[in-house]
Amino acid sequence: MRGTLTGKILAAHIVDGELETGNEIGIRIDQTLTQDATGTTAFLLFEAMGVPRVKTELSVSYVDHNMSQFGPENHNDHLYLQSVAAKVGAYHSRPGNGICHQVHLERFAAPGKTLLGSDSHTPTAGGIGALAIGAGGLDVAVAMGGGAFYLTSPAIVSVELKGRLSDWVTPKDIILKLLSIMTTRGNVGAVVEYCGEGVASLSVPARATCTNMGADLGVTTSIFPADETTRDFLAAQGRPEQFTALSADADAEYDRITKRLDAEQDAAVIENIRRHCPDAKISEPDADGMVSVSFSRVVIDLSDVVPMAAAPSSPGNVVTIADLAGTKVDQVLIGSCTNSSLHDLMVASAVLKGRKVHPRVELGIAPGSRQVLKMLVDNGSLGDMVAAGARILECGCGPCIGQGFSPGNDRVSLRTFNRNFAGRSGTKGDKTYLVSPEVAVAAALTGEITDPRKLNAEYPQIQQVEKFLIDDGMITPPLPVDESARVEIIRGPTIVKPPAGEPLPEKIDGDTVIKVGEKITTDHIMPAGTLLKLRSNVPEYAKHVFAPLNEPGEPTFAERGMSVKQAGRCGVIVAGDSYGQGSSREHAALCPMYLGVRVVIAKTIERIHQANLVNFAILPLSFEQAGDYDRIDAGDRLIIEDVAEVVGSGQTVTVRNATKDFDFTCRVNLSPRQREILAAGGLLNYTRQANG
Ligand code: MIC
Ligand code: SF4
Repeated sequence: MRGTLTGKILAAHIVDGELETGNEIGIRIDQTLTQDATGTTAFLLFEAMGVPRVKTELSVSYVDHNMSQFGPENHNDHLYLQSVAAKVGAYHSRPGNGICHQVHLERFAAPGKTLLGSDSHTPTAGGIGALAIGAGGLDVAVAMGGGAFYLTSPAIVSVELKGRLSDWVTPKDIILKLLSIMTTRGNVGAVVEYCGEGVASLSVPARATCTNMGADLGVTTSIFPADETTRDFLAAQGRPEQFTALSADADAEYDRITKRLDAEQDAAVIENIRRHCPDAKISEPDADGMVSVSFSRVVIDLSDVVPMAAAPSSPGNVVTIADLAGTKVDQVLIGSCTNSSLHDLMVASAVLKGRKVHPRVELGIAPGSRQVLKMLVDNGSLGDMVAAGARILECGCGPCIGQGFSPGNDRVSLRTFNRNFAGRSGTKGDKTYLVSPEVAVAAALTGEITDPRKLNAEYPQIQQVEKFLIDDGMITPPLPVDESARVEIIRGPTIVKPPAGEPLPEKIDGDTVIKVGEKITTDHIMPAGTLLKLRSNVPEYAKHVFAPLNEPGEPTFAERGMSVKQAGRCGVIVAGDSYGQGSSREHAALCPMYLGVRVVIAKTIERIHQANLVNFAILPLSFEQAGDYDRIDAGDRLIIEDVAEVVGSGQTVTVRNATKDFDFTCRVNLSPRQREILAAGGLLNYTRQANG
């Protein structure tokens, strides 16, 4: 980590622990962001902590996810968030002002700052050189109260960019290329640091596309150096004084990450690693056909990158557009925090200008922010989109989080978003592909997946903006302290205080309420879409835990969980690899906790989700022998003795399967601080105790 950009920012912010890869460290957080879908809980927990006013340099509460306002819940949330921000000294970005990550990049993010956000795509701000990390709402609430954020000191991997992108090939294709090398698995605890001569050719929003979707690699964050391009962007946003030049030293030391891959199933990935990682070490396959792979550097020549897509149903399922050419397309959506910058939408509108959307295709375009929308209006680009037949959506997350635009059955949807997990669009069995705006717009015109280089069109040359339109009229700044004191917090009846955690019992007498497979995402555990409006009401939302996995006619997960809880036993979830991928939503821990879940046993658990489990006093365990996973079935009774000792210092624990009459061993991967949090009955209790 010596000499790395990340190491420098961490060193400037460390308040606890030793900066050495693998150690737990506490860092000071300069800025926080929350969005409405996680923000109501974050602010309710902040209130419960009893800290009267935020203590960061700035904390911004955005409303961008849940804006459909079917029923009173969304509006109640918005009013609560606006009033609580005024009460506690936070900025409030009103509905319609744009997606948190896009607006934060435009108006607040700065090089060298630490940013903690209750949204997994917070690393978007790494495009400007901020160290931006996604976390659960409770961690963000603690940071708002001036508490340190704790993380594992990361393994820093360099991604060197060489050359330049060709016309029609985009930053989205760079991150898809990186996903084809690093995949969505085995990167927990790593940070991706971009470097190399290719960086200079990428604008700040282009860099932000790469760091945004870096979240889907499962890394802690991704970051670019802050250079002349960054200076120009900040100046064009009217914030030149916030520029600081930042880069890694020429002799920076990067860290190896190690992962196990299946020699057969992952053959293409292994080949990509061989080709792009000059220091890769790849073992021979073991008896199970697994190889161990490690590397610290990835090199991508931008001039070799071609248009790509993530095919259904994972951002890591990367293929080239050439492989998909000719696939009929029914829906095209351009927007989301990955690809809704002014440049992205100007390219789309320039290609659409004077042409018509294919009769089979519905095209929806959601500008990322009000700044983008207003500039598209002023320069006439919006008119070109409308003339071509595009449906213009409001500035927000919209279809990306299943708020409308669910595709019809068996229909193909092309989206410039960052996630295509099964069912996330709101349609079971959906066929969603993730692509660049260039590929999206080409398909909107031809009605099929088309390599945009084969379109009979000139590549639009979009000039760098020298001055963005600056109008912060929809961002309410913090009130002075005396005015805050007079603010009444508005709490509609759908805003329900979240339950606090409680310490684990001395002996866990558990029932396996569910056994799930590999790569279970938080969209499986706690679906969003039309249920998003229940985020401020845990008892109601909890009825839908694991809803996509419920079997028709059978008791739901929630019903099974509740009956185990009422019988005085603990709920246990058994899972495969990468459990809890995706969103930072802490409801994926909070709602199971409400239903009596006290233990998760998985092959591996993703970073943010593991932290959320601990924050809500659920014990995360991992199988010592992955094969033991196969010996457990749903309904098995699992017993853990001496829980206090396990939580206090145990490195491993014996779990008894009383139904099948055998014992197995699990690892207890907890830092000393996480052990204290569990012993206190969750982070809220721990913070309250620490504050006396
Ligand atoms: C997502 O993209 O899944 C979300 C919705 O933005 C989530 C946050 C949430 O669930 O509210 C995320 O990425 O953290
Ligand atoms: Fe919103 Fe989608 Fe970005 Fe999540 S990934 S913040 S839902 S636009």
